[in-house]
Amino acid sequence: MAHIHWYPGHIAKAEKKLKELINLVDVVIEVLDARIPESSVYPDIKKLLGEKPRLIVLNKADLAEEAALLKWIKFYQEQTGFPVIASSASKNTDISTIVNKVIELAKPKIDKLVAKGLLPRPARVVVVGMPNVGKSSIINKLIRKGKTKVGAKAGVTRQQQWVRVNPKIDLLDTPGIIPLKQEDQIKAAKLAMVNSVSENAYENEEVARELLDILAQKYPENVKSYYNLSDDISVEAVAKSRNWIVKNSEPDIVRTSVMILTDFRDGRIGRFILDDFDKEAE
Ligand SMILES: Nc1nc2c(ncn2[C@@H]2O[C@H](COP(=O)(O)OP(=O)(O)OP(=O)(O)O)[C@@H](O)[C@H]2O)c(=O)[nH]1
Ligand SMILES: [Mg+2]
Repeated sequence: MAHIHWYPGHIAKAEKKLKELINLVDVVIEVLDARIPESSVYPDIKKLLGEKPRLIVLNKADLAEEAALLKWIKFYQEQTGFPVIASSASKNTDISTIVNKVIELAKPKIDKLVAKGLLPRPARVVVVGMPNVGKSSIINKLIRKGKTKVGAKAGVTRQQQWVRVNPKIDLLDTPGIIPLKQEDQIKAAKLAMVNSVSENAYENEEVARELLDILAQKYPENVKSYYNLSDDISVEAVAKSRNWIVKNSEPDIVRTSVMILTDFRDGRIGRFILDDFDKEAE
């Protein structure tokens, strides 16, 4: 099995920073990778967010299997009680759904301020998620809606830039990056498959082999047709089919492994969800 290295020393620091960001806001936008709806959830997310209202965004939906994604959306809605939406942030995604849900989620807090005799203020929001899930793409779309920099808020020691998205939303313009902490090595390998793990932390060959195993089990026809394979789905078979051979007619495993990972990440083989819905939802 692929071994993914993670660094406990970095985690404590990253979690502390994340907590500081979360303390500044009324609503958290939690971005997950739609191809791994379970494996891109932070194991300590509940501890980290407490009761903070959150919008769960399953991003890169354009790369995920549609039918399975609908099941995951429903599952998380029921499990968390929070709104869950699919998005494709680098494409023409409808950002107004995110805006409306955030306003809805913040309303109880703002109403409470008003009930205390304070003036209503815009909801404060931060986007959090694992590396590469699409946080910046979502932030950029939200920011493009509004343009005004609101500047650092008074009383906040660490200088944070806020952007007014609309009269009802102020967004922190820096995302909260959730560190890699995943003792479940299968989930960690899936994070590597979707490129959410630093490349120094794993071997491409191991992760590519594990990816092919999952795809062979869940989506064998897509793989066979994309790589022109007969029955054997393996790195070796792909190398032969692509005619990527090194000396002594050995398959070029390194090059082929990188290619398989890239083809998957770019959605060329098909639209997949790697997490097993039935197993996880039980
Ligand atoms: N296909 C597809 N690609 C996306 C989507 N959203 C983001 N991307 C791409 O994924 C890559 C990472 O997106 P970012 O928005 O930079 O992700 P991030 O979470 O800010 O990443 P870090 O800052 O590295 O943690 C970029 O190449 C984006 O173009 C999406 O919905 N679909
Ligand atoms: Mg980013």
